[in-house]
Amino acid sequence: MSDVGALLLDLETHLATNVSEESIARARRDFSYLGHAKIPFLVPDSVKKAVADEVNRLLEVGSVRRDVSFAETDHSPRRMRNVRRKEIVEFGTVIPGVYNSARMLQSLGQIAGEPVHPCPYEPEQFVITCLEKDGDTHGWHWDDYSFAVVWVIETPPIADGGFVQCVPGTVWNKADPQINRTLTRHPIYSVELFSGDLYLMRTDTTLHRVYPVVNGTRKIINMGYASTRNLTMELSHETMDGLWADPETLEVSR
Ligand SMILES: O=C(O)CCC(=O)C(=O)O
Ligand SMILES: [Fe+2]
Repeated sequence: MSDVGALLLDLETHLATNVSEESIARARRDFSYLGHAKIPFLVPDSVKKAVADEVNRLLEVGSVRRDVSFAETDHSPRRMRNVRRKEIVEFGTVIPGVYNSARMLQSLGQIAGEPVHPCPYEPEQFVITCLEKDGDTHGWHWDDYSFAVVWVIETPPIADGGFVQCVPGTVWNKADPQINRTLTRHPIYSVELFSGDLYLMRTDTTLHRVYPVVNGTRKIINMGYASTRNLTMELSHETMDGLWADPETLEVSR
């Protein structure tokens, strides 16, 4: 069996035998009223390490620096370095395998309370993000698809930022996003994260951002997933297409 095959077997065995119904139920409860849930218990250390090694390697071979903002999210800042799906699939093996694991999708579906599907729009399936310069941030936004699983590879101590803030139960009007209005009308939850953490978020109805980092590096891989509703609806992809555009077509601050 290939190394990747052995790792995927580790993942499936772990999900089948080492994940208690109680931890799934707790995550499901959190997810339903907070719009997010920490789920580090879903993945064995062997797979976390392999994904982290692959993320670190891919950041060395094919990343693009961004400093952009979009009218669709009131020009919230996006300052970061990314490796896109295209390069991840070309040079990586573990991440695409984990993303498509049927057993993983099933567990995510139990926590979400509805089926979770691979994203039909390939560029939004997974992306690596590195925040490394002072002030780097993935500013306030919603995602196009319903779910995201974020794997935290490395993060600075909380005093140096890099934590996630989110506002569940909110909707994205791309023509008039009203981010400040949304922030003042709803409670904001702030989530401290550690290396090795994973969280699931309801990203189409949870406004979210990463607090700017200073003095440190924050590396994650975001895996985006679709709800059943997403599969039949018309979805546009302006902010994500802009974010992951080829550098020569990159528009800085529309
Ligand atoms: O880095 C994070 O924790 C969130 C990333 C995110 O929101 C995104 O990639 O759309
Ligand atoms: Fe997001």
